[in-house]
Amino acid sequence: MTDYTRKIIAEVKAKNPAEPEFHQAVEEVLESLDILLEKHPEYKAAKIIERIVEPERVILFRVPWIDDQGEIHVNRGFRIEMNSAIGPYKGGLRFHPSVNLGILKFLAFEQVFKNSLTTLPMGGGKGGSDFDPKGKSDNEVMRFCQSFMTELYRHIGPNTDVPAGDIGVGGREIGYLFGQYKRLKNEFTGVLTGKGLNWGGSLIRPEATGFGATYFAQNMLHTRGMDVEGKTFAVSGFGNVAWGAVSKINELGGKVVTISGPDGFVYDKDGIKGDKIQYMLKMRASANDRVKDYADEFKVEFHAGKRPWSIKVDVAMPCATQNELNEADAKELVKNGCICVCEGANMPTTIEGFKVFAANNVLYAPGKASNAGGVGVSGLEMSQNSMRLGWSREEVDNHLKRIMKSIHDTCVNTAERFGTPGNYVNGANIAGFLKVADAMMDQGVV
Ligand code: NDP
Ligand code: 2IT
Repeated sequence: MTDYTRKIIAEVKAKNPAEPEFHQAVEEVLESLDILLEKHPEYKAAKIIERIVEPERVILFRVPWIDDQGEIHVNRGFRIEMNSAIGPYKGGLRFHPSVNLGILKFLAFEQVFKNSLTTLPMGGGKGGSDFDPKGKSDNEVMRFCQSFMTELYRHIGPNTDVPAGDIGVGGREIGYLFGQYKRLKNEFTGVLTGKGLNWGGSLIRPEATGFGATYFAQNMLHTRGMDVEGKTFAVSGFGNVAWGAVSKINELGGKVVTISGPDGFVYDKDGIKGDKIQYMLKMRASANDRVKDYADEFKVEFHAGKRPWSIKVDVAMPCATQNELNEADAKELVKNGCICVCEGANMPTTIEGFKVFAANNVLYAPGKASNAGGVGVSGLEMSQNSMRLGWSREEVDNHLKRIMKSIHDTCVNTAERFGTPGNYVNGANIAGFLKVADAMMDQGVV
């Protein structure tokens, strides 16, 4: 790392204490940018890095709501409007008790580069709440969403900021949020993505992140003359992204042997396939936060309190949450012959974990490249809303495949151009940065 980037990281840490995930995300990106900044001092002169690490706007608000017993609760709501150089702020909402400012800032920061890579005109944002959906009734979730939107609505809009789902926010929550927005604004617009199919949603949006990540893994395997067919996969998580990945891996002839939850992981030697994939949806919808139910239902191994990275597989796809794959996990995967790690979640691998993969020539794709299919199809949903049209499943899927191939090739070509062939991290960070940085240069000091 150069003195210049080291100094910026020190400043980011000093200015934003208690935001370790944000520091980590910034550090990872800046480490890649050194080789670019050396060749292009104009970005330094324009203070692009100093500007890009500072959100354009942070909104923090109170979300009061009443539970089914009549008791009042108060949660915190956030929206981080990180960067709008190439389009309206775009990014998901996360409802999880672990949510705080630092986590959402890391996610918003990642989103800026990810959205830039999609080829679509979207800026970066992220939001959410420390609300815990676990064990809440539909009515409680609805009242919470209505209260959340009662503040958020004044800050967003189809040309300003377009939220979507993330952990704990799926079709049901997007429905309640949209209903309240429409009521407050008296306007039917594409202000959220991930909507229901009958009211402006896009086909394939629920599947898009997992499908896209699997297409990305397929493209990575192709660079070494291999394919998904016949390969064994470890997937973590059991939510929206994990479900999409498991479905697509099966469709392409691969075998998935693990899924995981906060309680541990399931090892299904015969493969998670057929009806078992639909069971994942049931488990998630139950809001029990338990993956052991799968092991009980299908009589397979359950490893309490463990992550799935000790299982011998060809490909690992972390699809649960940040920092769920550390240095020791990475060493274990390498020892067992893993050839490819493709992230469905955002920043699931620690920086030390990534270094293990790099040192062992393991194909490794950072989430901001490989999980961009979700926001990519969100962008397509925005296009369809603007045109007041709906595309067929096949049309959206073809766009998704094209977007993932384009991101993949951009990563490979950019890494090569900057002298680090095969380094998808450098490729994603540099290519994602360049488009945003050039737009910022064009638009002056704003
Ligand atoms: P879901 O809410 O559908 O599922 C999240 C999964 O991760 C659940 O299995 C959840 O279990 C688990 N999880 C969440 N937090 C933790 C934790 N602290 N420890 C262990 N497990 C945890 O979310 P998604 O599938 O949508 O999101 C999964 C990942 O993919 C996230 O990193 C998200 O940012 C990323 N992503 C999502 C996109 C989307 O379009 N939905 C797009 C791109 C990336 P539990 O909730 O029970 O703790
Ligand atoms: O992390 C992500 O890219 C998402 N949660 C999806 C964001 C979106 O706007 O569809």
